[in-house]
Amino acid sequence: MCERYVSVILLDLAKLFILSRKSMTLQLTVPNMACSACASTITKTLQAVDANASVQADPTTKLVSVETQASETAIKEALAAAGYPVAN
Ligand SMILES: [Cu+2]
Repeated sequence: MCERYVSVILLDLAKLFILSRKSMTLQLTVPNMACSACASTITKTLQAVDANASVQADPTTKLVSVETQASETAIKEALAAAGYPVAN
């Protein structure tokens, strides 16, 4: 078995691992979300982290619900960097 063949197998395994990762739904409170433009920015920010993320952002309740395969840490860091830190 040549090295190239082994690396192809490893790549396939990595892809399988990523595809089999379960997505989870995070419920976050984002106090800085004031209007629908904020909600739109938040949605775009999260979809830049995970293009397949499903995001619901409500400026009235300040709640962001995001279904994603990205980690909670990655999501929170992206929001903070965009000016929308998550409240604890
Ligand atoms: Cu706004």
